[in-house]
Amino acid sequence: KDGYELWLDYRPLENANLKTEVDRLFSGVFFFGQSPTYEIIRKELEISSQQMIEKAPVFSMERLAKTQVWMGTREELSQVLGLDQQVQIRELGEDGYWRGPIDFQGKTYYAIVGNRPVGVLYGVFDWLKSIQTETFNPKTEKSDSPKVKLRMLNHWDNLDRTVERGYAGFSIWDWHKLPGYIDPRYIDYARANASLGINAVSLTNVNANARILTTDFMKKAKVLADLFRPYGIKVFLTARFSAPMEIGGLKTADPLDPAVSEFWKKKTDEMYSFIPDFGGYLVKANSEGQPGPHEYQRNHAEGANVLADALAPHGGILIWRAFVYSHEIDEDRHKQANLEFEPLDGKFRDNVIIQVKNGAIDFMPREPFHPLFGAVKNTNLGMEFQITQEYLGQATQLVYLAPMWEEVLRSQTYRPTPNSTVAGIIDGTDSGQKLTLMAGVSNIGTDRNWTGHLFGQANWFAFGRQAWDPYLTSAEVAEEWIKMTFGQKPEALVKIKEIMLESREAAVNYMTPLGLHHIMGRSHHYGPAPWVEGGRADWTSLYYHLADSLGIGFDRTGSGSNAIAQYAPEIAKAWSDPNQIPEKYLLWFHHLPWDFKLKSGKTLWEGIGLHYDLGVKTARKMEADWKSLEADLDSEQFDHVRQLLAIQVQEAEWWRNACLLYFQTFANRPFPAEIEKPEGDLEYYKSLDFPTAPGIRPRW
Ligand code: BDP
Repeated sequence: KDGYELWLDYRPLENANLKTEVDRLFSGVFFFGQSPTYEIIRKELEISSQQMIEKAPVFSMERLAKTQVWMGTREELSQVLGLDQQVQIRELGEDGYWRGPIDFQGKTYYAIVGNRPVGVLYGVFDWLKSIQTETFNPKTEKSDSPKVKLRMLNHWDNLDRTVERGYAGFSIWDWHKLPGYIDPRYIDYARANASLGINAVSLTNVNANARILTTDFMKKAKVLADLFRPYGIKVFLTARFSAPMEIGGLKTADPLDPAVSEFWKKKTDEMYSFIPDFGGYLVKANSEGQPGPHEYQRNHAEGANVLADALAPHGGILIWRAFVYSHEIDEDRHKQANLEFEPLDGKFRDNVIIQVKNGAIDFMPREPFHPLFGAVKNTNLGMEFQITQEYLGQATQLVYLAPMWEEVLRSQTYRPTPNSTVAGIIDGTDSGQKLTLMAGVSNIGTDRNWTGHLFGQANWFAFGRQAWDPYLTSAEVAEEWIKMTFGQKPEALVKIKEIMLESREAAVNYMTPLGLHHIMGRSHHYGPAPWVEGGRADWTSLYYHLADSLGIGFDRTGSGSNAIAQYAPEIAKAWSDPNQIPEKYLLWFHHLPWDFKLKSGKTLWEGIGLHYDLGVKTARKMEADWKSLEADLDSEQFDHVRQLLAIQVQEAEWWRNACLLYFQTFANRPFPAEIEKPEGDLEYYKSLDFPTAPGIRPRW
């Protein structure tokens, strides 16, 4: 098994009762209507039936004779559904589904019903999952609908097929061969996304190339949009703010210039002539060298609205990123998004969503939630998570990210209501916003197994599941993925789940414990480099850890940058006290003496050491636990992960040794006795260089 099939690798059913039941149901499948989406369902049933019961399914042409399973929309099934049931299904909205038994003229059928064909598709995938994970019961009903409207992947893919922060080969979009050549991967990709309910993709890097908006590229994008449509997936593209100049021949990109708004209007009309259901644009502006409205003394709302107005007549959406920080470093980077966006609250058009990273710095192994969540009341906010593991071990490490996302989503914001959480803001329950979005920066590439590391697939999977329902626990999602990927082996399930659930905390421990952050290698972000200094200050490690002979940490309280005041008063007050703040955020907000006493009674210096060491020990345990599963697993999968875990252990040791030796030069204290002696000295770790590390961008 090489991983290409992802979690859709249906296995032969071993449970005899289940097999009989599935056999019976697949012997008569009837569709109440016609739709290209139903063709996709047919194909999925063919694949799954062959693999699970080694038989082709039988598709019936007549509704009653010999049928067992009924599929269709609520409207198509209105003759056979009770009125109450129709009302119940209508409430599930455009992507929801209902599945369960229907009694009709003395016989019981199993029905899968949505309000649109894509709802039926989601219901079918959920049904097949219940079979694969052996939880299917034909007598019970289930209904579900997504809590977030746009469940979106952001590809950071360049037109030349390199991928910014991609660790799984090249971009799967072969722009050169499009529109003529359709790579079968496009279909497999759409199928995998649809199986999770992902319904939007932005195809191109946020560090955008204006050429994507030329007619030639629109024709290429159209092919993908046409392919994805029956899977319920809409295409978005990244718009470069300076496109009016680069491809429009204008002298300015000033959003208030009438020629500029005319450019965007015409461009957008043209786009919709190719892709009538085009999703909209995703924009990174005035951040890390990307052009934006500031060049013309305009603010982000003025910049966003000109594009939003061009999209609005077509029902398009403008996603504007909040990941901004200026080139003149006069403020703690943590504060800059709030400083820019809070004053603009209420000034964005209704079809604008501000896409906010989960934390205020940049996808660190652990960040407190972004203070924009809760700070604005009249602006649509969407979540941006990073699935690709830029700062979390890239593709050599097994780090299951769902616990991190769960931690962020469940964070209490205290605003707009005392019980509000980040999840409640982005799904609209607390914020009241109708347009809701969760985006994940994709980890997909041309590698045979899509994500480089087999367990990278779990992160793609978990992102899709949590975007559908931000209240799912990382444990339940892990369990689904494990069963779908490795089959039904109770012991393996328990161990793999444990490995996954401890992996993120392990990474935090051996990389950036106790609130440390941004101490990784310059530019490629691979491995430890707490010594990075020089050049732009907020791209160095020193800027963030501020270690000196007295202590360590970034003071973001009232005595420092006061970024803490951007949170609700309840948080600001509690977290300003180093004895009250959760220790996981300690050095994020406080600069503390090396002898500061932790809750464990240890000093800060000892605590840092013990956390690093615990991270290494957990990585070793993960490796040992995996090795114990050899007999239960496919040998190719087993070996792939075994080798990578060995690398992960080495990298964990490297992180621990490099960071502790470096911080020791300031702390001037011995290592706690429990900790192993590092193999090399600090000079050795500093001398390591990674000229071929992936993800180095030519731009910087
Ligand atoms: C950082 C990445 C950089 C991205 C940037 C972004 O290092 O490559 O361009 O985020 O989100 O995490 O725009």
